[in-house]
Amino acid sequence: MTALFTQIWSFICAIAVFLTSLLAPSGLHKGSENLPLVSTKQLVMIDAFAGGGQGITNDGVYYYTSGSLAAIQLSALAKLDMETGEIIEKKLDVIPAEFKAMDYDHIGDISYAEVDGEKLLYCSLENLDDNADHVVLLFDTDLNYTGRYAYMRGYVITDELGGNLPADQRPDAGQFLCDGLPWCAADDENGKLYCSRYKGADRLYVYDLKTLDFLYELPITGIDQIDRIQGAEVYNGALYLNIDHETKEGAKDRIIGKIDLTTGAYETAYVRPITGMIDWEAEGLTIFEKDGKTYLTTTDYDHTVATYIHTYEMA
Ligand SMILES: [Ca+2]
Ligand SMILES: [Ca+2]
Repeated sequence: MTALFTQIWSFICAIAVFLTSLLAPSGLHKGSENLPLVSTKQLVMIDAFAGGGQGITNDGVYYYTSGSLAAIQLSALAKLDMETGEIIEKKLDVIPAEFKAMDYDHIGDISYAEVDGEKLLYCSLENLDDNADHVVLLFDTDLNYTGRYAYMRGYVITDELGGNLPADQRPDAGQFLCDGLPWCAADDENGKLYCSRYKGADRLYVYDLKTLDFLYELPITGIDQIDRIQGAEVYNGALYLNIDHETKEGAKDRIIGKIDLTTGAYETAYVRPITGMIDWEAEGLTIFEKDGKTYLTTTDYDHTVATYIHTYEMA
């Protein structure tokens, strides 16, 4: 970049920061009593696109984020220093051409796991067609595609189930994981990978983390169904969900749900009060421990040019 272009770009970004801060003044959003907010990192423009417009995970040292400009099928991954929030690496247009050709348009929430000494990012992939097979792609922690992927459909598609037909012509079209695969969450302690539908989720689909073979369904109890699950991560035998839903119509808050992975029992773990003039979209979620405390980080999109990485202490 030329010096002039860099200056112009810095000026444009500064204006974007100013305008978005009018809509969502920093310092207003404080979290809740049992989930106090401890830090906010705002990303704008290209950084917002790569840095958490969709998903987030961590390996204890780095955050890994996903973002998209779905309208032009452009999806990005980034690696951020967890201490400073600075983006240290980003890659644009990361969905392999073979999947883009099948209308896979963006990566949802992502999850880190170490499997047999290999450090991997499990990346959920969505499609423009809700009936398409939903896919998880494996990336390494340098943000390179490993060439490995799996179809996530809740069961093995045999020829009897139309395995030889295009996805939208099978007898089960639209019944499982329709509305895209919004997230997947790895648990490298018990060797499993979890995912669900985006809307109307009444069960989790459980896969083998190493082979990506389908294992079983875990029915969710304690709630009829969950809508708008955008992100998730496993912590201490439970799945924490970033649900892009308010507690009641018109309320300015968002729900963090929790599912016991032994029983499937659901409860509302936390409510995040949301402030500012913006209609936020809650997206990714990840959890980490530091100095004996546990923290929960969400990515939130402000529907303009900024995304926010909000970190809370799980009190
Ligand atoms: Ca995640
Ligand atoms: Ca999403």
